Amino acid sequence: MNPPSVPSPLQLPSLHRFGPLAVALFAALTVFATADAEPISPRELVAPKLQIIGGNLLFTVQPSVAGRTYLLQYSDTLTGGTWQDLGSAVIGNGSNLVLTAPRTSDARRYFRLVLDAPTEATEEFSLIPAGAFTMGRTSGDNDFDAPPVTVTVSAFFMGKYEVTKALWDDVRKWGDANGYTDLKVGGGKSGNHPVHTINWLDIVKWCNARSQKDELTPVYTVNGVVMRTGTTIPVPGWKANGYRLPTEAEWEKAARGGVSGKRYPWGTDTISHSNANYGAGGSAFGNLSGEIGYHPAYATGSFPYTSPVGSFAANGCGLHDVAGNVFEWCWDWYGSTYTNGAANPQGAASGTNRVVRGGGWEGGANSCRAAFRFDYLPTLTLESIGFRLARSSVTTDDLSLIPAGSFTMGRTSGDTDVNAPPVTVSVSTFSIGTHEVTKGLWDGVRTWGATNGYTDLSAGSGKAANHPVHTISWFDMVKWCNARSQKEGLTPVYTVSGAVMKTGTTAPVADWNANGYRLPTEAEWEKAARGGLTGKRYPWGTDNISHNQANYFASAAAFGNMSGDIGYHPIYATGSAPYTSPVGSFAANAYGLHDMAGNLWEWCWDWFGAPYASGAIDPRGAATGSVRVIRGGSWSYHAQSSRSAIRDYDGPGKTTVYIGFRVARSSVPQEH
Ligand SMILES: [Ca+2]
Ligand SMILES: [Ca+2]
Repeated sequence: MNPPSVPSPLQLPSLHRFGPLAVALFAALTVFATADAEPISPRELVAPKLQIIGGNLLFTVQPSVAGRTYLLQYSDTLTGGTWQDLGSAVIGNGSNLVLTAPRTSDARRYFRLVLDAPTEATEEFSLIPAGAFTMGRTSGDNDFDAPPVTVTVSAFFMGKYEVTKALWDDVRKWGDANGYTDLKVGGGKSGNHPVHTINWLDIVKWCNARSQKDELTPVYTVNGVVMRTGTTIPVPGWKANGYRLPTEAEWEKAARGGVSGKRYPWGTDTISHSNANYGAGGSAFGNLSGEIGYHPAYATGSFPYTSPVGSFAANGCGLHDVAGNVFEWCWDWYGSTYTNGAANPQGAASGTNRVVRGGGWEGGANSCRAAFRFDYLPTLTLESIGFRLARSSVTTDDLSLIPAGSFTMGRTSGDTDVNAPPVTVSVSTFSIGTHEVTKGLWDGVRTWGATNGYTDLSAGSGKAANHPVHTISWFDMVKWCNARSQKEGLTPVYTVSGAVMKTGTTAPVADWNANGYRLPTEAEWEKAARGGLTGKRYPWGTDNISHNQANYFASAAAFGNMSGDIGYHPIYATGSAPYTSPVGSFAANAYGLHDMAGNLWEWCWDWFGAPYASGAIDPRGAATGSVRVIRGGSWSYHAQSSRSAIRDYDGPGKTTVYIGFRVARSSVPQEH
C-alpha cells in the first residue's frame, strides 16, 4: 500500500452547544498528534448525531462503516489538552452504531468521535494465503461446468464485505471530478446496503477511480491508458496494487474459507435464513429454511430485498455475504471448466459473458453454493448483482506473503528436541522467498554490487544457475540483501554504525521497518515452513518424508523416513558433491514455498539461543551470541534435520556446501 496521505494541519472544530456541555463535532478529515508530537495514524473524525437521554449522551453513527474501529474521546480544553479515550473502541457493523458517555458535572467538556483509518489492507480486506485448493462441485451435486479440479492461486487480498452504496457514491463523486464521467449512479437500499444496478464495465472503472483516489496504481488500462470512461474491455495489470475484481478462482478459494468439499462458505452442506439472505424454496441443496420465499427480515418495502452488508456471520476467511445478498461480478469471461493443476487461472481468453458468483437475495439455495457458476453480459445491470473488491499482494513474484498471526513453534509428533519445546509465537505479516536464492540470482546482484560499493561479496558456488547458492557466509548474505535492496530501489535493512552495510564482518543492526530484503527470523522461517498447518513434522503436513518430497539423505526409518533408497537423493547424486537440486524441484507447501525441507540449510537472522518464550511476539533471537540459526536440513542430512522444528547453528563467518538462504521482506508500505 501507499503510505497514508500527507497529514493536513490540525483543524479547529466547529462547536455545537448542547445544554451545559460544549460538544465538539469534527467533520473534517484531520490528523492529530500526541503530546510529544509523535504523529499517529491518520483518523477520520466523524460527525455523529447527538442526543441526551437521562444521564447519558448518545452519539449515533448512521450507518457505521463495517469492520472499522470507532472511538469516543473527550477533552476539557480544546487547546493544549490531550484527548482521552472514553470507553473501548467499537467495531462498525454497517448498521447504526450508538456510543454512550455519561453526563458529567463539568462545566464544559468536548467530545469527538474518531474512525481509525485502515493502516494496511488487512483491515478492510482479508489476506488469502497462496496455495492450492479444490475448485468445483461437491456433495454429490452435478454442475456440468464445475468438475472438481485442483487450482493454485497466489496470495491476494479479498474485501470482507460487498461494496456498499455509500462507498460507491463516495468514490463516484470523486471520480466525476477526476475524469470518470460516465459511472452509473447505481442503486442501493441505503448507504450500508450493497450497491447494485451497475454493470461490469462501471465496476472496473470505479475500481480505477478508487485506486487513484487512494493513491494506488490503477489495474485496468485501455491501450496503455488508465480506463476512466467508455465500454472498451480493458487489460488488467495483475501486478498493480490498486483495487480490482477477483478472478473466479480467487473468488471461490476465498468463498470456501479454507474448508474443503462443502457446499457453503460456512463449511456445511446446508443453508438457512440464519446463514444468508437468499430465496428459500424446497429442500434441495440442503435448504433448511422453514419459511419459503425471500428472507423475512429483509423482504420489506419495495424491491430489492438486500440486507445491510455484514448482517450474517463471516466465513473462515473473515468474509461476509459471500453466499447471497447480491451476486458478485468476477473478472473472468465465462468459459468452459478450469484445467486441473492450473496456476492463477484468469478465465477464458475471450467471451460474451462475465462470471457472477454467490447467489443473491432473490436466488435459491442452489446459487448460494461456493461452486455455483453463472454469467451475464458485462453491460447488464440487475438489482441482484453487485461486487466485492480484491487487491493483488504487493510482493513480487518470487515471494509469498505470510499472514500475521500466532502459530505453534517447536517439536511435534513425539519428537524430543530439548531446544524446541512447543510454544505459541506470534509474527507480523511478512513475505518470504518461494525458493532458496539461486546461484544465478546471487551472481546478478553481486555483479551490480561490485560497482556500487559491495566489494567483498564472496563469489559463492552453485552447481548451476538454477541451483541454490552456497559457500557464502552469513555476512555475505546480509550484505547481498542490502545490495539487492539498493539495486531495486528499496531501503536496505542492515546498517553498521548508521551506515548501510556494504563490506566487512561487523555484526549489523537490522531495521525491521525497512522494505528491503533481509533474512527471515527463526520464528518467521518456522511459521512459513509449516504452511499454515499445525503439529506435523514436515512442511507438507504429514509426519513422513520420502525422496518424492525433498532432497535429503535417507537412512533408517526414524523420523518417518519412507524412502526405500538409502543414501543421497538418487536423481541428484550425480557428478561431484554437493548434490543439490534445482530450486523448486519438489512441490511447494501450502504457502507456495519450495525446499523448506532439504536441499540447503537456510540461514536465519537470529543469534542461536534458548527457546522462545510462549506468547512471544515477533521474537528475533538472543541479544548476542557467537553462532546464528540455520534451518531445514540439506541434501546431505538425515530426515531428522528436514523437520520444521529442527534448530541448528553455525558461525556467521563459516562457508560450507550445506548452507544457503532465502530472503524475506517486512510487510511495510510499498513505493510504486
Ligand atoms: Ca454476495
Ligand atoms: Ca532448504
